[in-house]
Amino acid sequence: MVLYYVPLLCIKHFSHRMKKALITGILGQDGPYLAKLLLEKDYKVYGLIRRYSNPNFENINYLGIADDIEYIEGDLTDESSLMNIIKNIRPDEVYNLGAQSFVHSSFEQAKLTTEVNSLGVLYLLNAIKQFNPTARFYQASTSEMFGLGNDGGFQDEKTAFHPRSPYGVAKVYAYWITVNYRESYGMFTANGILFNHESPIRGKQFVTRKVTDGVARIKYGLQEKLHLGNLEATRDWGFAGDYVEAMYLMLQADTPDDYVVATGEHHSVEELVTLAFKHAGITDWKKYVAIDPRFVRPAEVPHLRGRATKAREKLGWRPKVSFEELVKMMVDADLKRYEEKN
Ligand code: NAP
Ligand code: G4F
Repeated sequence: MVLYYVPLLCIKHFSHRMKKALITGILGQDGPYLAKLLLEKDYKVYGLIRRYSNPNFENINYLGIADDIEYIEGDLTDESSLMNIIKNIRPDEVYNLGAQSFVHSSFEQAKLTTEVNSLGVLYLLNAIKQFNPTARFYQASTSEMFGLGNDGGFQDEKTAFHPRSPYGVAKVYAYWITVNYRESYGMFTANGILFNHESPIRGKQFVTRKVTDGVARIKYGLQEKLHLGNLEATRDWGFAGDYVEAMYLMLQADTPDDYVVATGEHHSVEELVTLAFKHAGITDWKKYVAIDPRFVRPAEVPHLRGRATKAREKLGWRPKVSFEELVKMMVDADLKRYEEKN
């Protein structure tokens, strides 16, 4: 019996080829969570990073995987760098998470946002088409594309796009060029239309982290007021760790497709603020919050709430972390950071 099984085990061992994944935006919020998931699944992970004078590995260090990734220099606005990277690595899967992702800045930096978020996707698709056309491609599309569009208060794959910012407009181009390369060249390309997702490593300019960081600073006497814009906007907020699983599942499907990824619940910025202060033991939050016109946008997306039925039925995906658990997780992480500094 033993002699019979040993050769079989050897064949299994040697026939296993590690899958290769390339992630752009590896140092942002989603990049580290996705890299961690893929490493756990035994992928070799390559991360595209821009040239820096001072690289910031804080997020990837936070998840404890900084040394497990192979970093390659390149830029989404530099087509030749992408061509070389795809030619040299020949990844099985490419996750395009890199973007100028802050909506507010896109009004001031519309050209840069368009170059990175629209043309960058075209360049990457061209590189794959030319050097590795069988690679599976994930595009980080967004609920910002819906903007004013909704169907009875919800958005799903059939809802018409009506973007409200240069960011949203650029992402609509990226969405359609991703669909177009699938339809024109038979490439395996998928759009994940992800609603807002957050975590303890969310950038501090986004409202969730701005609030949880502000609450922690106020709690420790390091800040007096939290300056915010529109408290009435509602968002469908989920946990980034859950959402990267949907990205992975999209590229494992039998056929490429586009999916909304959301919790189906929405909450206002005011609810977020109330809950975050409350969790830190501060009930009179109004004393600490000031409305500041600098944080109001020229055009707002008032309400986002996704219907992720297709992702649930076809991919078996569903979110695990609730809004309340998410806010608590982020407040606790920020309190801990300042506690350690004190
Ligand atoms: P993020 O934290 O802002 O990370 C974006 C990453 O893109 C950063 O690491 C950034 O690099 C990189 N990047 C920017 N310009 C680049 C360029 N020219 N070349 C190469 N890389 C570049 O964003 P995220 O929250 O992780 O989101 C990931 C993706 O999902 C983005 O495309 C975003 O638009 C999209 N999305 C996000 C959400 C959400 O709620 N988080 C929802 C829907 C869609 P540096 O580290 O050098 O700045
Ligand atoms: O946290 P936010 O900046 O996220 P926003 O604009 O919804 O965009 C995020 O989610 C998109 C998915 O829908 C992604 F595609 C995009 O890359 C990004 O990750 O703002 C959320 C809401 C907005 O309505 C904003 O007007 O919060 C409101 N808000 C109120 N006061 C504020 C503030 N937003 C920010 N960032 N800062 C404030 O002081």
